[in-house]
Amino acid sequence: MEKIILTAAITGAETTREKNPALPLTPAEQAADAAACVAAGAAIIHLHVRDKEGRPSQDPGDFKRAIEAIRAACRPEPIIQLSTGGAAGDSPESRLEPIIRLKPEMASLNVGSMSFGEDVFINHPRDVAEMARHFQQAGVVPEVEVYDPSHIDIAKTLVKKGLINRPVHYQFVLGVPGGMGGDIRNLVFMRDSIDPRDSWGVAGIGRFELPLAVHAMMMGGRIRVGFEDNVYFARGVLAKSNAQLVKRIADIAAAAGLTLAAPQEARRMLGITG
Ligand code: KMH
Ligand code: ZN
Repeated sequence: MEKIILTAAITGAETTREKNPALPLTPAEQAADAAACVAAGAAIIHLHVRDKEGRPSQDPGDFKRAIEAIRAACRPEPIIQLSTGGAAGDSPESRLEPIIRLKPEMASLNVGSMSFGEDVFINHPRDVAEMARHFQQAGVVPEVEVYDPSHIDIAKTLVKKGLINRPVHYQFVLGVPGGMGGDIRNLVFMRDSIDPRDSWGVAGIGRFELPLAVHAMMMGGRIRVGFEDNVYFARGVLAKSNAQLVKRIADIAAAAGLTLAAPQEARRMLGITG
């Protein structure tokens, strides 16, 4: 079995300090949090950033400050996967800007529109194609975020059009109100719906995070945990930190005799050539 790639989604756009006071917001806080997550076994940091007031931002300057702080704090250096999803309602141009300006190793690529909690997350086919083109031009490896089976079909069409390279690295984000639910059957269905040449991971939202992570581990997928998706450690008990959520997965993997991929191994597995 291949090693398991663990992602920490440390901040997100929708999570607030009201939901969990330990949410990292500033570059220094994100760097300390990322370092603890890497020490606990995370190979990828899925990164959203905030402006000086703590509001979600897609500003390349805000990203740059966070990236520099994280790179300085983490040994080994994790893959920093920038979000191009941003916050629901962000303009397509602002979401694309960090790709053009910063050319990260990896970034999320959202391909389908949907209700997203009380918001609407719009990914117009024209903007998705434009975004995918920029990923290719800049050599950025996309992680394709899919919240619904129809998004897999959209991604397959983008592959056929030559806008996404094989292997596709899917992220099944399950349990978003408005997307596919977090039932284990849905994970199996999503895994069975992709081309076997492609790879996949799962991010379970809220109470779905842990059961989906444990099942994905046994099924050979990547795993994502963190405050972007879930702020609880147990029912009614807030997680103390992102690293606490990462460590629990690392401990379960170790108990099951599975090995986590170090960042450099994850780069090789994902085709990140630098
Ligand atoms: N904040 C969500 C609307 C991503 O990072 O690419 C979108 C999101 C996905 O978080
Ligand atoms: Zn995200």
